[in-house]
Amino acid sequence: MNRFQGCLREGEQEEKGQLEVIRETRRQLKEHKRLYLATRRLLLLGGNESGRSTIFKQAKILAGKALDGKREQATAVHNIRSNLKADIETVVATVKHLSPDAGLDHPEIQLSLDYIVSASAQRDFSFPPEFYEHARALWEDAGVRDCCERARLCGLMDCSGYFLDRIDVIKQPDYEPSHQDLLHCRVHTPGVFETKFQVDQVSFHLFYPEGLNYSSQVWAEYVDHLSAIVFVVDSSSYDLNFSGTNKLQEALNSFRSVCCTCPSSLCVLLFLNKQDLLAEKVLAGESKIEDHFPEFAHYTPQDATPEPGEDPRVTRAKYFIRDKFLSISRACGSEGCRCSAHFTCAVDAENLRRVFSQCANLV
Ligand SMILES: Nc1nc2c(ncn2[C@@H]2O[C@H](COP(=O)(O)OP(=O)(O)OP(=O)(O)O)[C@@H](O)[C@H]2O)c(=O)[nH]1
Ligand SMILES: [Mg+2]
Repeated sequence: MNRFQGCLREGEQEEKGQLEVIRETRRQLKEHKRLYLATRRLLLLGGNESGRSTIFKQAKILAGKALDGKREQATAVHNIRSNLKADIETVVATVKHLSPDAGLDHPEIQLSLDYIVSASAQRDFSFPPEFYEHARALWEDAGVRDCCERARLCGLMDCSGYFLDRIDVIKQPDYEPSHQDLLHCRVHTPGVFETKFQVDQVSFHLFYPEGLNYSSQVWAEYVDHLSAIVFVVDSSSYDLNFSGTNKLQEALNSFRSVCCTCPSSLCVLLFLNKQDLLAEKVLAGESKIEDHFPEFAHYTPQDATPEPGEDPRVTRAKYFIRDKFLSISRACGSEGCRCSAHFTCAVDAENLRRVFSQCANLV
């Protein structure tokens, strides 16, 4: 082979190599496109305290990324202890408000109340052992517990007591948060967060603009790339007020604006969240839905499918709330988007996995 032929052969091989690269790139692009089109892209919207962060954390757990590394773990431990401190401060404020004389007959309770009040004023609190002792003494006191329970059932105290029940675990120097601890931890870090996860071999990509609620400007930015909007509602908030407006009514108003302005190509997945708290409130009977939504007095569900063993009062309450939202989406007519409603409990991993599995076929 002469030099000229050698150069020709080299050129051919180079061309062949380039063709190979182009073929491989095409194959990869095709695969990316297939995965992109098969992925359900969801935007998480909802009102304050509706449960969006909890749903996002469940998605991270489903992705196998509950905590990414030691630094995230240390931050989570600090946040959980700060949540515990905020919770016991709420307890103290509630006791002082509802039973101002609570500690007078119990000097040791008074001591613990005073300790927590002084701790609440401290910045960069170091969580000394006595903090946990005082917090536990208060939380175990029957009078304090009774006062908190009354306040909670009347909607005056929004603190579940989850961390207070786990003081002895959380105080350990080598404490490692469980999935449930992470789910119950409340933190506010503004920004858009995203996570990818799979349920029943269907891929989801979830976006959560933390710190923003229903504002239409938010989702308008994403709309071309979305498969659905997940609209989260605190179903137990029928008796709560936020800035002078009933919280559930505010959610209904925002739902109307989302449903009537989002394109019909989009699906709205309505997550009627906090079903456990709704059931608890309805069964306690202290706070009645008809006192806030008078039409409830004449409501009978038409197509209810109760959960096994569910109390009929709970079925009626949850379907009443569902129907209020669905009548809004129907009123938007063909201009609006499709809507599908789901009863959720964001702190229950199995419930959410099941709901995402149902959603996979809808979007
Ligand atoms: N029992 C119960 N608690 C829930 C449920 N969903 C959320 N929570 C609790 O409700 C509180 C608020 O939940 P988040 O997930 O922080 O709500 P959010 O919508 O992100 O709220 P903000 O971002 O603070 O406006 C937390 O203490 C959660 O643990 C639920 O279904 N059941
Ligand atoms: Mg949040």
